[in-house]
This record gives sequence, structure tokens and C-alpha cells, in this order.
Amino acid sequence: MATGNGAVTRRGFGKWAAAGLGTVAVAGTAGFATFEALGHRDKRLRLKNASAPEVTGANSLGAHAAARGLLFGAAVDPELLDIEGIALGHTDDAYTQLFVEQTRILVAENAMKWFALRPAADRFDFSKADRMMGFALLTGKVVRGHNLCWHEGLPSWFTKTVNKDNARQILIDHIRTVAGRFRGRLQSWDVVNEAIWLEDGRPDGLRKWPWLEMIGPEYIELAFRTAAEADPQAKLTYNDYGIETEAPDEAAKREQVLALLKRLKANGVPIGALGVQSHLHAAGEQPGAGLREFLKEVAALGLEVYITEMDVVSARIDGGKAGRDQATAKVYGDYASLMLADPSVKMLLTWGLSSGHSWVNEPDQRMKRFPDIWSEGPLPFDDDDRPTEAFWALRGAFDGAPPRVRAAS
Ligand code: 9MR
Repeated sequence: MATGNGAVTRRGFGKWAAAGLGTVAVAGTAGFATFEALGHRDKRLRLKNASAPEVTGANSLGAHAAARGLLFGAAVDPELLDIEGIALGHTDDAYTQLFVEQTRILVAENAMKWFALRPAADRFDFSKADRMMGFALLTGKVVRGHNLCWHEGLPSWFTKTVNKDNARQILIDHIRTVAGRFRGRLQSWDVVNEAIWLEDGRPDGLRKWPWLEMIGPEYIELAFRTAAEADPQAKLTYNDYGIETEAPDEAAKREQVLALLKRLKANGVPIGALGVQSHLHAAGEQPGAGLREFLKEVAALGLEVYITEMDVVSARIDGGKAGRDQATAKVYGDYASLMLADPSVKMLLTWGLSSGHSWVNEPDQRMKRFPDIWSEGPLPFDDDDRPTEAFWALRGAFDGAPPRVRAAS
């Protein structure tokens, strides 16, 4: 676990906290410069923990990505963050330190979803989301929002309350209130999440769910236009999964996503980016030429591309833990290299940072999706916050990426 003399103190958070929040926000990532002094040692050590100098400061994922003009970050659970310690200038909490050390951009894994923000139809609760924003402010992190419109993560009152008469207004009110609250403070918003679902059999590939059924396909356009009014600065993003590999169903889904993006652009909808979730599997079909071609088409629409939720499930890989770790690392390296070779890809976020806090190993998810095997190491750090093989593979992919002029902001 984290050492007493943790990185937070070394990075001078005491000074930042004393200077007040306004100064902290301006300081941004400049605070990382002091860490360059540690130098770069490209040695593949099995490290004691995540605050060892070989993986922190100039050697962190965030710093290596930034050296290429890329943003690296991860999904976080704000309830687990020791924000009080950060505010006082020091924390011993390993989870918190990992995010301080490694990331430059954060996204709430759940805290900005409907079920977290809407305890009742007539009430908003921003406490968890605000906690994350406070942490980001104190530590100079960029933040992206997830998500404004999704068929999952809805509160229990939703189906009882929303009907054809009020659906449009409820969607507008939610987006105005939520995007409005964080106006000017988010790098991007996942405005619409996972709207394509080929299994529903519609020619346009759209998922049949309450907003579609009650508002019609134009709910997507409505969501983007409302978000643009509420927060004109954020890059408004369409985010989806299952569009990464060469598998025929994923290639077909890519086509429908591209068609949707083209329709939105043709109608002048204010969309700025595509989020490719990137929940990958080490076994089975891998990403390849189809994805490369797709990226070119997306870029031609003038959209940025973000890797928004990367992790790798190693279920059904032989060779025990070592075999699974290696296979996972290979996917991290190959996938990040393929994606980052395209200049439209501006950032990479993993869905969590250490396997101790990964949805892949949440009991209900595991039993539903991967019941046959524990999928250790889906992320760049393991249960004990040591870097996994995937850490080195991902960092190597950042090093090999063509430099961007500047990071997305
Ligand atoms: O990781 C999230 C998990 O903790 C939640 O229970 C679940 C439902 O809200 O959502 C998970 O995150 C999902 C993300 O919001 C959208 N893409 C797929 C992610 C993994 O299921």
C-alpha cells in the first residue's frame, strides 16, 4: 500500500491548497514539472506499489501520454477518494494516490448518471459529482462527463414517471440542469451513450428504448442541441461499444454508428467527438483494418475520437495468470498503438485504474458475462496497486504514438 511519504506531498499539494482553489485550477498540470527531476528509467521492475518512482511523476502514464500531446485518464469512484487528505496536502490512501499520480483526466464511473443524480423525479443530488469536481480542482485534473442519455443507469422512478406527454420536457430539463451545472468546467460530455443496438432490427440500427419510443429518433438530436446550449464549451460526444474488432457483428455496428454520425453532421447537430469505449477481450477477434478505416471516416466528418473506457477481459486465455497477464498486455499495446496512430484520437481513458475496483470483477457482472474465470488484471494496476504488464505495454504505446500538436482541451 502507499508509503507515508506519498507523492501527493512531494507534488506540493500543501502549497496548492494554501494558495486556494482558484490558483489550483490555473496551475493545472504545470505542477507535474517538478517531478521531471526523477528522470526516466525504462526498467521493467515488479514494483512494490504504485507510488514508486519508476511509475510515477515523469514515468507515469499521464506524463508519457502528455509527452505526445495526449491525455491519459480513468474512470473514478469519488466516494473512494480521500479528498479531505488532498485538501490538507497529504494522503496515504493508495486509490487516491493512484489517480493523483497517473491521470490527467477523470470521468465519474457512476456519479454523473441519472440514478446517482436523480433520487426522485423532482430532485437532483449533486453531492457525489461535486466531490469528484472538487478533487479534480484540487489536483489540477481535466474532467469529462458521463452521461446524459443512456438506457441503463436509470432511477427506479423513471419508467413509472416518464410518458409520451412529458418525455421531451424531462429529457430537456435533465440535460439543462446537469450540463448547466458544470458549464465551462468539462472537457467533454457523453451526451448519448450506446444508442445503436442492431439486435432490435431497425433499419437505422437504433436501440428501442423509452426515449426512442416516446420521443422518436430525434431524441438524439434534441439531446445534443440541448447540451450545446447548456454547455457550449464541452466537446459533445456520442459514445458506444462493440465497434472495435474485426468480428462481423462489430463491423456491422461500426457502419450504423458511422451512418448515425453522418446524419447528425448533415443536420448540423453540434457533435464534436466519438467515444470508442474499448471494453476488449484478449480471446477472440481483435481490432484491425476495419477500425483503421472507420477512424479515417470519422475524422473526415471533423470529429475527434476518444478512447473512453478501456479495459481487457482475459477470460478463456490459457497459461494461468502469467498467460492472461501477457495476453492482456498485448491487447493494450496493440490496440493503443493502432488507435493512437490516427491523429484524430486525442485521449485514452481506462475504466478504473486497478483491478481491485473494476466493473469486470463486480460479482453480478462477472457471473452474467464471464462466469468461467476470474479476469485478473483488466487494468494497468493490479489488486495491490502494482503496475501490471498492461501498464508497460500502454506506456510503450504512448511513447510510440506520433506527437500531437497539443492535448485536447
Ligand atoms: O462500471 C459501471 C458499473 O459500476 C455500473 O454498475 C454500470 C451500470 O451503471 O455501469 C458501468 O459502466 C458502464 C458505462 O457507464 C457505460 N459503458 C459500459 C460500462 C461498463 O458496463
